[in-house]
Amino acid sequence: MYTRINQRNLTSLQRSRFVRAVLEIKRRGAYEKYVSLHSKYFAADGESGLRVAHMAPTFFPWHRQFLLTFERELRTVDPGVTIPYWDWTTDSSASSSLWDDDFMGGNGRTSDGQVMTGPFAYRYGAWPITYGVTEERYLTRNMGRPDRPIRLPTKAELDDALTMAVYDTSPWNSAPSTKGFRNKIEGWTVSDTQGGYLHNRVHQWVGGHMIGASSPNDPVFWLHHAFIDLIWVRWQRLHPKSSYLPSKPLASKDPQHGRVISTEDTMPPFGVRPSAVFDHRKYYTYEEN
Ligand code: CU1
Ligand code: CU1
Repeated sequence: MYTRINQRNLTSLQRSRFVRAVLEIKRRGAYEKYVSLHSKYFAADGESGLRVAHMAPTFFPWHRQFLLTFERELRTVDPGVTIPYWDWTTDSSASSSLWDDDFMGGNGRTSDGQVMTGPFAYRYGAWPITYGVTEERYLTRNMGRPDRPIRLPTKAELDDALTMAVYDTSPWNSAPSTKGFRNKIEGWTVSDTQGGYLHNRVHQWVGGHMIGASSPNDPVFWLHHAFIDLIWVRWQRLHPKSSYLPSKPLASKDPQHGRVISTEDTMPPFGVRPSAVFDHRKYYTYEEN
């Protein structure tokens, strides 16, 4: 049992221990498997077969298990490290301490998006990108998407999404019309011209490698998803009578049959059921502030 804390409350020692553990996993050649695994399970609605990580009800439990797996590896490097969370409703600008030189590093430069500062800047040698959808070997960011400006989601937007009592609904995908909490938070209910809703917009706001299937190439991915995980915790607390859906496998006549995972099916590649991770408190707690 351990605690995840808001990144803004980390001491400078905690910041450097987190960074060092991430860099050590990279140095061992063990980081790329997280990028490739995320890519592999980032299926779009139009593709056939099972949707697991995105555009599917398992968005929350799959990422919870994904973070747990990464966090366990971090803790083999340094047992005192946990994944901090980034509350982007409060740390909502490129000048927040999240992006300082001793932590995530700063924005990409204008010419090519290359991150030039901090431990993950390519020029310092510790963070070459070897698995990705583009050829660039250097980490890129494009904060705020200046060509079509967007802002990080506000607390009001988050609170609005948290009022939704239904976890997810048919067709269990990224259809903009659905009323479920999962789709609202994941962000497909608002068009891309606005950057999408909550989760998607944060990826778009950081830009560069954070966009798309190989987004774990940017270590801020973990901090973003720790907050998404905390949002699920808050939703569970607000809606104790609601639960994960679909609770049973979909009927064979349902067009989504075989494409989404119900409560007691197993999530690849972990072989873990969504129900096994509904309660995070057997693994960790959140210090909320
Ligand atoms: Cu993801
Ligand atoms: Cu994400």
